[in-house]
Order: sequence, then C-alpha cells, then structure tokens
Amino acid sequence: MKKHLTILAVLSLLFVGTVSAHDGSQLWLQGSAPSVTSTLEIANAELNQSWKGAAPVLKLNKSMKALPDGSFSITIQAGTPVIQSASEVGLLYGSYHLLRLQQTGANVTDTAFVERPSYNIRILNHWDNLNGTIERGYAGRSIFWRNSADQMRRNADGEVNEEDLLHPKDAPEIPSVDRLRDYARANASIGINAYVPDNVNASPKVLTTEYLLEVKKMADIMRPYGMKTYLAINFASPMVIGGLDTADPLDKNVQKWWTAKVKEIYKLIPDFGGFLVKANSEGQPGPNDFGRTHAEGANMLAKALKPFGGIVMWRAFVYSPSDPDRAKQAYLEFQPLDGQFLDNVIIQIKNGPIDFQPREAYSALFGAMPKTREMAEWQITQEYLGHSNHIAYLAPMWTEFIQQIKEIAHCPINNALSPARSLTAISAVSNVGNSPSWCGNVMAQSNWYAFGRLAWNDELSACQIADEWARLTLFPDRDDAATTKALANVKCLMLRSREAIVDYMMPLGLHHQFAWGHHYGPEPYCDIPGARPDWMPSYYAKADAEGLGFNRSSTGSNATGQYPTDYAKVLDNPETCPYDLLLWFHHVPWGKTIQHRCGDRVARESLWNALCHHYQHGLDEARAMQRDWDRCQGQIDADVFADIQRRLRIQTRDAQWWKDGCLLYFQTFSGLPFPDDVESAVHDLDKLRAIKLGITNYECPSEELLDSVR
Ligand code: GCV
Repeated sequence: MKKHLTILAVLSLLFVGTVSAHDGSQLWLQGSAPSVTSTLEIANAELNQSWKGAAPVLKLNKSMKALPDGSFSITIQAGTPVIQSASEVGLLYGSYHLLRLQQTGANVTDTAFVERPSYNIRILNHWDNLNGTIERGYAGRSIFWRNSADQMRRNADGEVNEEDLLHPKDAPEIPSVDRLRDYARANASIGINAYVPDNVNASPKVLTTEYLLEVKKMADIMRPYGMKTYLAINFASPMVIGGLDTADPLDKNVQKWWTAKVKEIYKLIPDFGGFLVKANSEGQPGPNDFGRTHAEGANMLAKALKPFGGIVMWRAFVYSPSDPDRAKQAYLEFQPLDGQFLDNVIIQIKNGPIDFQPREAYSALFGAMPKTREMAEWQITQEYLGHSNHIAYLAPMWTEFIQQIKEIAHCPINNALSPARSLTAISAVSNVGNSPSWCGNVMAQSNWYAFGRLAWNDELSACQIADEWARLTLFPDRDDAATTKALANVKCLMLRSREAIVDYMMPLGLHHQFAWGHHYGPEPYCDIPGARPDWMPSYYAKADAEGLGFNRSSTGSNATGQYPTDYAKVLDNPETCPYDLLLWFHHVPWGKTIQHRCGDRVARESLWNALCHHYQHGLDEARAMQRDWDRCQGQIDADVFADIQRRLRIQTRDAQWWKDGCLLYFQTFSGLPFPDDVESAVHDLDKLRAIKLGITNYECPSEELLDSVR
C-alpha cells in the first residue's frame, strides 16, 4: 500500500511538472516570472524576455508626479518604445501594457498615450482561512495559508469544525514562494496593487507575532510587484489575543493595544496598507457590542494607522434584523454616520444591497454619503453564479454597475469624478486558489483579469476585455483565420453568459432563490424551521396566489426612497421600473401585462408568461454556449477544451434544474400552465425539493455528486 502511495506521489509530481504551455497555469502571461527582485529589474527582464523589437527605454520622469501613482506614458517613434513614469511601479505597469499591446496584435508602430488608473487602490480580498480553506472558494485551497496539509477536522456530515477554522492549532506556514511570486506578477500585469490574504470572517490569530512574521514574508515577495499587503482583522482581537476584558473602541487600554499592534506591524512591513473590517455582521464582533457606532470603531483603528499612512476599509455589509427589509439595512445604519468617519477610513460597499446576486439594483449607499469615502466591493468568486462549474463572464455585470453609479448615483468614487481625493479604491473577492488553473477553471480566470483591467480603467468595455483576455490566454501567438473564428465564438459565449445565468436562475429582478448555506442550485422551496426569515428564499420572492416579487416601493418597504429622487420615482412605479428589476421592487400580479425584453425579443405579456419565457431563454442560452464552445474544438488546448466542455454540460443540466425547480414551484402559486413555446419540465417538483447536496461553503459540487441527485 505504502509503495503504491509513493508511486502515486511521484506520478503526481511528474504530472505537475509537465503541464502543457496553454493549460491555463500561466494565466494570461508569457514566459516565467523573472528571478530578479527589484521592480525595475523585473520590468527590464519582462521586456527582454518577451518584447519583439527594438529595446524599449524605461525613464523615470518626476514631472509625472501630479498624475495618480502608477500612471505611465508610452511613446513609440521610429520603432523604439519609451515608457515613462514618476515611479518604478509605473514603469513596470507600462512594460506589461506594452507587452499586452504586442500580444493582442495592436498596432504599436507609431503611438503616444498616457495611462492613469481610475482608482488608486485596486485590491483583491481573499476569504482564505488560516487553515487553508477558502470561504466560497472553488479553486482548491489557499495559496497563502497551509497549502500542503489538511488540518481540519470534519464531523460525520463532512462539515468543517468551526473551532479549527477560527483557531488553527499549529504554527503558520507560508506555501510556495513561486506561487506567490506568480500571483504578484499576474496582478501587476493588470494593475492590481493590493491584496488582503485572510478572510473578513477574521481569525484574531492573524495578528499574533507568529502569524505577522509570515505576513511579512508574503509582503516581501509582493513588494517588488507593487502589491501592498492589508489584513482583515477581528474587532475583538484585544480580548482574544490581547488578554483585555473589552474591545470597546473608547477604552484607553484597547486603544493602546491597537496602537502597539499597529507599530509592531509597521516595524515588520513598513509599507503595510491597513485593515479591512467586517464588524457587527453575521456574528462578527464590532463596536455595537460595546454600545459604540461603526464610526467610533473605524476611527479608533484609523487613528492608530494614521501616523504610518495606513487606512481602514470598513465594510457596510450589515443586516441586523431590525427592519423588515434587509435591502435597506446598510443604508439605515451607515447613512446617518456621514461626516463622522476620519479621512483615512473608506466604506467598502457591495455593489448591490443584498449579496452579490446575478443581478441587483445598485446599493443606495453609493452617493448617499457625500462627506465619506466610499468604495465598491465586487465578487469574482462565483458564490451565487454556479461556483466554478458555470461559465460566467462577469465584466458585463460590473460595467453595468459602474455606469449606474456614475450616471444615477453621481458617486465620486473614482479618480475622474474625484480628482482631489487621494483615497479612491475598488475591491473584489478573489477566486484564486491552489488549483492548477488558479481559479477552478480557465474561463474563470477572465474575471480576475477583468477586475484588474476595470480597476485600472473603468471605461473599458466588457467586449474589449473579453477580446484581450481570450487572445492572451487561449490563443497566444496565433493570428490565422481559424483562430479568428474561434476567438469570435469564445467572445460570443463569454458575452452572453451573465444574462443567460440571470435568465435561468433569477430573471426579472428575482433574487436569492439559492439552496441553503452553500448557495449552489435552486431552492425556492427551502424551509429551515427557526432560521432567520431573511436567509430564506421565500422572504425574497414573496410568491403568493396574487403574484410574485418584493414590494419595495413607497406602498411597501420604501427602499425606493433611499435612491436619488428622480431615479426613486422611476423605480417606484411598476410601469416605469426597468423590467429587469421589476420583482426586486414590486409585487406583481401573475396576470399583469408587462413589457420586457427576452434575448432579442421585446414582448408585452403577462408576468407569468414572461417569467416562463425568461427561464426557457436562459436554458436555451446555456445550450447555445455549449455550441459556441464546441465550434472551437481543435483551436484550444485539448485539456482546457475538454474541461470547459464538461462544465458547460453541467451548466446546461443545472439550467434545466433551475428552470424546472423555480417554474414548477411558482406554478403552485400561479396555477397557470406554461405557454405553448416553453418546454415541459423534465423534473418532478417533489424530487427536486428533496435534493440536499451536503457540501460545505468551501467547495464546488462534483459532476458525480450532481448526477447522483438530479
Ligand atoms: C465572508 C455572504 C457570504 C459569506 C460572506 C459574507 C460577507 O453572506 O455567504 O460567506 O462571509 O457574505 O461578505 O461577509
């Protein structure tokens, strides 16, 4: 037996060492990470290794200091590129940009332009636990913590022991240095300049000296690539690891504890970025526990960080059950605090008011706190979008959000709208793990890439980013007719994927119809006795004999009243409310005629028929995505092709599950038949109701498991 295991181990090592060139393990990059360690050396080495042409000139130009940090210019005259920037990291960004232009086939003969970032802090949040699991992670285990051994105990149902999660017993251990360097390089190549390596459901342990020494090692690897290190902290740390009997932010000893801890951190990591805090949310401790406000809590940390130039990113993801509408909670708790936060505090707000749904209204907090710094939080990891089984390109969702907050909320969160503010930022929850493809599958890498590109330039289109990413990742160094065709098919698949998911999961503004806990698959019928009502799908759908949808208009919870007046009016009236948010804001009778768009078709029909058509369209689109991909056979790395083909098959079967589960369940309220052009269900509602995947919040269900239950 032992011998077999040894052979297996050797074989798997051999396998890891012989992965083919375009299997996704290199992301969108060419060559390998240079073995030099200073920023300028890296820039030169990257150009030497990949630039085909006259040697580029890198020039530090202090006169560019007035531009946001990292800005650069590129001038190409007579074939020689000159990259200029006020900082070394700007020169590194310029080098990667130049290579990207070359590798995507752009015309780079005679050109001159300046590139400046839309946001100053472009940060990835990793929900990685110190024992190596990743909350909502579908790409293996953490690249930051305990890469090698499984330290967790599980109960008979396979659930992780919470104690192990919060208080890992053994000493910390930094995983592969190479992997971390590749991670830093990948981020720098798209302009991401910061990361938080630990979960916002933070273990107090991360602030112990033992762990801080490991964080220092990470920071040292990241620094030459312009990546600043931040930490998610647990507000009760002074009690758990500091031996104090309170974490009250107004208590002198608590303040002293944080001041000393911050000093210790900066001694180890002089360019440390600051703290990310989830407080008084989902059981996490916070200032409210001591009768203090979010502002008092955030400011206490901000004061400790201020002398070192550090900041606090304080999350607004709160939803105490004090208002009957969860969507209003963050606004109700935070908006009255406008003007009370110190200037090195920035409020990190999820794009929508609930929780990273396939489509949400934008969070009304954006633009509602003019005296407070605000930043958006997106989710790259696909907690609510089919984990790493479904192919979902998310740039269309994010560009939709950017447009809304610029045009409707007039929210000055980016450098163009707020040139005077140095603290502008944007964040996203990462989908990176230690899987060979980094993100669970190669197509999911496109969302990491898209986040970086949009954080750098939020005016790029989803289509342009898809084009860049697919050329760089799937078709490097290829420029023939077959590639052009395959590229068009891949882009078609990517660009239709997000709306397809909205349609087969939750069209017309429906939301949170997910299975309990792990959020994979439909469970509109979910019923957990005694659970919080706002953790139940029925709370959001409000299906009854009359109709469907959450009345958030002025005749209901009045969440519409939290938006700017003109937009609030549009949302408040079901006749003018955008059809894709209709059930988000209104409870609509089944028979009411609505105008909506389904794919290319604009229609006027009853809510019930419209709902059926959207679910059908979502399923049709999933099938079309399979066809788009199949047309690329032979043009894409064979393993990548087969892996994505398999996932698209799961996705289509899941789309069928979603359509049947939701429509059959809602039909028990509407009592209406499917329209003639909508396919009959292939599942039985009672059997669907009985499905329980039994997975944790740290994994994606396997095809085998799914096949065995649906
Ligand atoms: C990290 C949702 C997710 C949680 C996550 C939380 C958050 O509730 O399901 O896993 O916790 O959001 O953003 O804090």
